[in-house]
Amino acid sequence: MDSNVSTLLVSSLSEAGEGQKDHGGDSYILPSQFVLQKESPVPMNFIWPKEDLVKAIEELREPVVDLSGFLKGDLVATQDAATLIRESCLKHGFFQVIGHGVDSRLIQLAYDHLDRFFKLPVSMKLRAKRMPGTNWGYSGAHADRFASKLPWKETLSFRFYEPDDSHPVVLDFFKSTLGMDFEETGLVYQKYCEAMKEVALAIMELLAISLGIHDQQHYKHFFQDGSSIMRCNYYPPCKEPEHAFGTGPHCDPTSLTILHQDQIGGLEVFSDNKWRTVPPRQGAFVVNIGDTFMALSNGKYKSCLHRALVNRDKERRSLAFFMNPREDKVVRPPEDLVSCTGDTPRTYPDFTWSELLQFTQKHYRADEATLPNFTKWLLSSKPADVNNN
Ligand SMILES: O=C(O)CCC(=O)C(=O)O
Repeated sequence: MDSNVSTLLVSSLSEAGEGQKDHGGDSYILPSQFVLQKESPVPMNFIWPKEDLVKAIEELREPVVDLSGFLKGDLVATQDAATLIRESCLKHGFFQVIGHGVDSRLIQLAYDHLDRFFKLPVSMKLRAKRMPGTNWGYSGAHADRFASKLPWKETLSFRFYEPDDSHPVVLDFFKSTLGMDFEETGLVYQKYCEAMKEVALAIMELLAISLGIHDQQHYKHFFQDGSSIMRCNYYPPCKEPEHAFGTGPHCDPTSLTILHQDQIGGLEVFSDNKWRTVPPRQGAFVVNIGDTFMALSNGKYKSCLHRALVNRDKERRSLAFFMNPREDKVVRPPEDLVSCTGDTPRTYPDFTWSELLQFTQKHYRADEATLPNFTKWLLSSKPADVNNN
């Protein structure tokens, strides 16, 4: 084994350690932000192949959709918003929204609490450590799953859903993993997720309108009892940003992502065969279509290929809310999008979000080809169950 291609041993991180290298062998213990940003040269595990590192030269000219007219029930504004969304989703699956009604103080609080968490000693952060096979908890560079092409970041992810008894699951996550000192953090993210769900459901209605679906509430109803994921991304400065990625090129396996990026910049989208930058826009959320929605639109709307760069001197942060259906719900496009005459047949077989989630947790690292590879895997693993009409 190449001595640089080292195994990440998150679980063995000692209480005192802020990320340590085992110089005697080939183990590399999770680098925390404090260690990661001092690493030079960048460890091999974080170096990406040249062909992935092609630079973006131009800005993405994505539409900025003002949701305020739609939220007030203005029919003309609704149609205008739906038209913009349709154009961008047919092309690259990415747009920005303003006029969304989310209080800017709540967004600021979400960043304040993100800072508070990531500045903790690693031993504290590991109280919320992500367990193998789950997609929530604290993780450095997805350390427990992969040994190469690692992202230069730390993440904190947690689930958000609204159980019948209205139990605040996000608040519970923070209290149970980090203790009562993190009650306020839990309350802030509970509120933030509730606000994100509202925005996401509004966008779901616009997506249905934009696709010409007879029942405009179709997707909204489908996702109402969904099980979403919130992820706080923290990207430490990197001494050789030209060799690494904060987040490598991928499409989100989820349905719809609503992301807020801070003012540093680094998000890029692949459109018209080129990588393009997405400069931060104060007060806007960036929205992208994920694989599950691509399947729900019968392949009409593109799952957005994107990546995030790191910065030589500055840390970068982003808040990503991934909307998903309830885990056992069958993902199938509405009949309006499938013709019985056979000119628009089904593009993807039926699946559940839990199957796609399992695929990306246990078998496959999400990239630009997750959905076609998942489809192959699904068809080969349970051909008899597939309803592909
Ligand atoms: O931080 C960003 O701008 C992108 C994050 C992202 O793509 C992800 O968390 O999946």
